[in-house]
Amino acid sequence: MVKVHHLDYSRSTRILWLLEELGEPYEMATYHRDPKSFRAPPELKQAHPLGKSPVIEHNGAVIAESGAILEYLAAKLGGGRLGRSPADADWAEYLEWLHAGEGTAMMGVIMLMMAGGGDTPSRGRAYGLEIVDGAMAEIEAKLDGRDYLLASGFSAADIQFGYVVAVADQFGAVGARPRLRAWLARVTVRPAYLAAIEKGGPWLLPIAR
Ligand SMILES: N[C@@H](CCC(=O)N[C@@H](CS)C(=O)NCC(=O)O)C(=O)O
Repeated sequence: MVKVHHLDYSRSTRILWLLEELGEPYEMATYHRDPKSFRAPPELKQAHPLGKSPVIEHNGAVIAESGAILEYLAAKLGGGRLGRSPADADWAEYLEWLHAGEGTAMMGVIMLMMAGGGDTPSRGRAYGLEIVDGAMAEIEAKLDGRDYLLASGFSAADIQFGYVVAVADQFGAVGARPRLRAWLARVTVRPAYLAAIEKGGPWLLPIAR
């Protein structure tokens, strides 16, 4: 059985969401953030030396990085559902979304987070906004005529970007973008998302921008 090292208010909800979509049983070890610093507790380093969440254990493998975990679980347990393979026409597009979520978009979101609240201009905030705005604009354009990031249907890429867009929205970086907002509403009413939130708690940190 898959064991998920889950940190509250975090990306590891992505993994719970995917497992709920797949109907796979899993066990959770839940870690709580420090109420002041919001950092993960040191015990998480016993699961993986980076001390970040998510981490999973499955068949003796210990895997960190949410994109890698989504890809692994979709391939290993999904039986073709939620992932894409080299035989699929949109495999390259799938991989791009999966990696862009953390590799580019989330980097910009973290810059906004680190720049802190208020409207004080800073190079970090400006660059973060540029990155996030570029990502949001790309999704808005892609969603023209399709309900999910891939034309072939809902996939782990939607799960990966669901978290990015939700956090970006917390920092006021989503904009009006009607297709993007409709997509976020569409994916976050899925029963599997709701079950993940029920079991793991809210995925957004209770912070004001
Ligand atoms: N790129 C990694 C990021 C992992 C990460 O930074 N996780 C956050 C939770 S959302 C964390 O563990 N933060 C706690 C800390 O840094 O103290 C992934 O996608 O899994």
